[in-house]
Amino acid sequence: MQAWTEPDIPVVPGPARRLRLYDTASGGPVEVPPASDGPARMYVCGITPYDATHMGHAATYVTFDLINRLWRDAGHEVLYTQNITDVDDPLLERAAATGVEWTDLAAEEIQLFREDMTALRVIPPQHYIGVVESIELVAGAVEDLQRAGAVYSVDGDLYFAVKADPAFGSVSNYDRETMRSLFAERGGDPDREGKQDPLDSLLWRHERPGEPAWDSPLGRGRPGWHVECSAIALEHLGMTFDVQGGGSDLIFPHHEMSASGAQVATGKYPFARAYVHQAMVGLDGEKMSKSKGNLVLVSKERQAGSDPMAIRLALLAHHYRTDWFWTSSDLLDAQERLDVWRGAITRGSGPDGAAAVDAVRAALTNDLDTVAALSAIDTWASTNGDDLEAPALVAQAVNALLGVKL
Ligand code: 5CA
Ligand code: ZN
Repeated sequence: MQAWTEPDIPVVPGPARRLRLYDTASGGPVEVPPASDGPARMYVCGITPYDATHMGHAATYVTFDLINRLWRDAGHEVLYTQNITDVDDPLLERAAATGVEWTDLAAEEIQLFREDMTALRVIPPQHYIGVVESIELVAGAVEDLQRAGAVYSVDGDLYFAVKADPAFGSVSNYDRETMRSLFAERGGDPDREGKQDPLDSLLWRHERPGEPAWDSPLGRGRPGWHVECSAIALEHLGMTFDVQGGGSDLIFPHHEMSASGAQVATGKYPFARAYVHQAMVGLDGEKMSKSKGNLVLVSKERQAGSDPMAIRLALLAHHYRTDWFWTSSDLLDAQERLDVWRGAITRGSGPDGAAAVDAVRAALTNDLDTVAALSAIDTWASTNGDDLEAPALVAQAVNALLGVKL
């Protein structure tokens, strides 16, 4: 699948810093990639394209874009893969409810997502991979799991036996009770009869009337959700890549199951070095979600004339690990900040530019502390100084590291 247009990313002078991120699995900071490793490798779970990009999605992709930018700043080659869940129950249900072809709905929403990401200056992944174009790959991953003895059938649907992975549970560290209730809430079927363990997850759904299906050695059907991400990540990044990312709503079951599936299929551990999760963005007291319909859409805000750089700054004003609720003042405050910064870089001089850039690098490499990074630029912008190079340097760093073009 074609991704989107790459923004220009200036090279910023001055010493870069190594990135530390909070890892959900170990519950503490990890340095990724570890020193002396090759390319930095990241997989971020992509959209299910049945509705437009909302501020929660945008927050997620902007957060992982910072990681991409910090790695590049540190001189790493970055291998970045993102999927598109372009066949799944919610997409098929929305298409049926609105009387459009599911493939048309997906194509339309993917195109809108590309435009939103371009406007927000998010660096595209090298590999932007739809599930529909990966059916053979996913079926192959299910066959690997069969060879590992981790698959059984319930009335023709194939299930992954979580007991096959001794490390199952080590991404979320949730107790079974929590796992069971989240599994039911997030697309799982703990109560289906015939399953060996309520937490076993669907790998391959045999063809149902009126649903899309593909021929495969597993029979006609379509893939289950979690194994898609295992298969796509393994194909394009390989095992033990640096960052597995997404929103915190994916910690369980999605990232737990994707990791287990890949670990059992390959016999190697772990799937990723760090599991990094963007906290939930909400609206009016609830998580923003396509299924609930409480959405602030990036495309609508853009159409209404909002500057995409103000939208990006509004997202960056919240630390990625804290849940927050979108309000209209987020955008107003961000626009005001953007105006101040734009004014400040047109000055003939400013306070020490290298020091401001280093403060931004220090903040961002410390688990993406965007709040501190923005505050460092606020301070620089509101102070006078005689560094003639500073305005251009700060503008360059704000563009390269924060992704905000002034
Ligand atoms: N296709 C799957 C992942 S394989 C999926 O979760 N799609 S999605 O369209 O529902 O979400 C896309 C990305 O945005 C995911 O990483 C998800 O965790 C994240 N996300 C969804 N809602 C929010 C929200 N309210 N706040 C922050 N991130 C969110
Ligand atoms: Zn995923």
